[in-house]
Amino acid sequence: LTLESELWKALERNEIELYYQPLLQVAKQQALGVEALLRWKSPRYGLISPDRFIPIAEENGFIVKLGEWVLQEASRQCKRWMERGYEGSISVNVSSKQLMLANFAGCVLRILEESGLPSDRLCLEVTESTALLDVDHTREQLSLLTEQGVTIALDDFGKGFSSLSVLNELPFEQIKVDRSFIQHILDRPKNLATVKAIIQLAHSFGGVTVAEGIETPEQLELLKQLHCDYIQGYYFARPQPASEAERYLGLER
Ligand code: G
Ligand code: G
Ligand code: MN
Ligand code: NA
Repeated sequence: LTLESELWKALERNEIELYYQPLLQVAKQQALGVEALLRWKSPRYGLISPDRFIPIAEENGFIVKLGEWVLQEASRQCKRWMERGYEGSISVNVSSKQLMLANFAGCVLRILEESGLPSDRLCLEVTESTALLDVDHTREQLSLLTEQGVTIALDDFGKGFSSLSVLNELPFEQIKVDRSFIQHILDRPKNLATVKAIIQLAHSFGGVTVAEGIETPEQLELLKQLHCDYIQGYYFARPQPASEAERYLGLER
């Protein structure tokens, strides 16, 4: 038995679930949104990180089915929260095989319609390397989605080549500054300068920034001074099951 063969069966065996981590406004520490993150609890292998199984799923094509399931599950969850008064959005990570599908946008819009979640409650997180695989296709598909009100975030920004053309040519409204810059923002002046520049750039494009991986109050204070819009990290909340993530969403119990 291999991890790969187990993965195919994991969905129907209900071994896969979504955890949720809030994105908070820097100023009010109110939830703007919540990111859905895959977790696989295999009876055979234990808890397996998406860092391990997503590359396998990308390789064998299972990611298409898995990605659809994530979108469905996350949309339904956000719709239920919305009915209880949640005013924020849900962020979902998109892998390259998914985005490269000829009818990616149609698939997302169909799932939104089925779940009853308004399009402006969904944010799709795309990394730069994924976005650049086929810029024309990416622009076409993402534009179809933004026209309907879906928000697009550029995930892990700064980690790859960080070309400025990706920001110029694609409809990103949100830039998520990679955790590696935040980690050393206090002790590496170049990291500080880079984050500062990314925030200014995003604002001059009319976008917003999210700092990922905030773990200390000192990092938070610095990001506040830099006018970063939103923060996400263990300092506030780890990714956790829906029932536990709820308390960050301002929902009555
Ligand atoms: O949650 P964690 O930090 O363990 O996630 C590890 C990696 O897996 C991150 O790069 C994250 O973006 C990715 N990931 C988590 N959930 C999903 C998902 O639903 N779809 C895709 N494509 N990637 C995900
Ligand atoms: O690539 P992406 O940004 O989607 O991945 C999100 C990953 O970051 C998830 O695996 C999540 O568990 C992880 N994460 C979220 N907050 C923190 C944090 O404060 N510190 C660290 N080390 N990881 C974090
Ligand atoms: Mn992400
Ligand atoms: Na990220």
